Amino acid sequence: LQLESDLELGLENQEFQIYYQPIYSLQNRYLAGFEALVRWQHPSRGLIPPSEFIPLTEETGLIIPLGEWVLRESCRQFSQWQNEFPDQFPLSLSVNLSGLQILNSDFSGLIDNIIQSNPLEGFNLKLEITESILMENPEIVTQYMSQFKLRKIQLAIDDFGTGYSCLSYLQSLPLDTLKIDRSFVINISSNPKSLDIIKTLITLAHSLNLDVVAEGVETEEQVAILKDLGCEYGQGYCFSPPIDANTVTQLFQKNS
Ligand code: G
Ligand code: G
Ligand code: NA
Repeated sequence: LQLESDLELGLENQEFQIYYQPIYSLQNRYLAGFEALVRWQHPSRGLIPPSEFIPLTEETGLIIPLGEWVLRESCRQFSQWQNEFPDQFPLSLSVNLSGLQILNSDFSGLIDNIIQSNPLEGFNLKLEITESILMENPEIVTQYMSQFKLRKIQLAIDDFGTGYSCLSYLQSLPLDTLKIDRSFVINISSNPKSLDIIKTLITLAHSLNLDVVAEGVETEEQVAILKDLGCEYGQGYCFSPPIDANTVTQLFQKNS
């Protein structure tokens, strides 16, 4: 397949770019952090979203070098912003991990190495792992996180509610944050059942001492409902789409 060989070349030619989507406090409207989201600037096809190439990188194993680059580059960028705009911090940096990254590589060595070159001062690194990967590998994730906690790295369970979660694992995993999938947010202002489900998810998270991030928040009405339900954070077009690094810099300049 053409796209497959293009991916390898793309990595060599530095065609990947990281976008950052702001995450806001719903209770007080302050900027709490960003989620790093990779994009591929393909030389002839234009900007390709991750849904179209992440699965391919997982099949080919390219997710390991690509994922390493995303972690390194986003941490480097955050260190730089922390130096240039210290008054905008503390902020959290959330990075998505694929299962292969934690299973088939020296992930703990990689994290150590990244932290050595970019001390995480003024920002929390938060690793986002999907519900299904967490539930399939609870021992491995727990082992890593017990090392990472000492370095103040946090763990979020991503796309919560879309897969199969074993609630007893949820209790024993070293989690900090639960991210509610946008499919649960989309209808909360029009459908009482959706509202009931999101209430239940937030209550569940809080009973486990987890912060909640609602994904795909698109309207002020949704913000008001989520705020009312005690949801801590929101991410979505209502606040901002994912933006490139230059646009984040401009945002910091404007707010300084
Ligand atoms: O930005 P977009 O909504 O198209 O992202 C779609 C999905 O791609 C996200 O939900 C996320 O799970 C995944 N994704 C984005 N960036 C990364 C990344 O750096 N690593 C991994 N493993 N997945 C990513
Ligand atoms: O799986 P993950 O939650 O990491 O995916 C984030 C993706 O969701 C981003 O690629 C982004 O493009 C998309 N996204 C972000 N905010 C919204 C939103 O408010 N509505 C919708 N439909 N998509 C969003
Ligand atoms: Na995510």
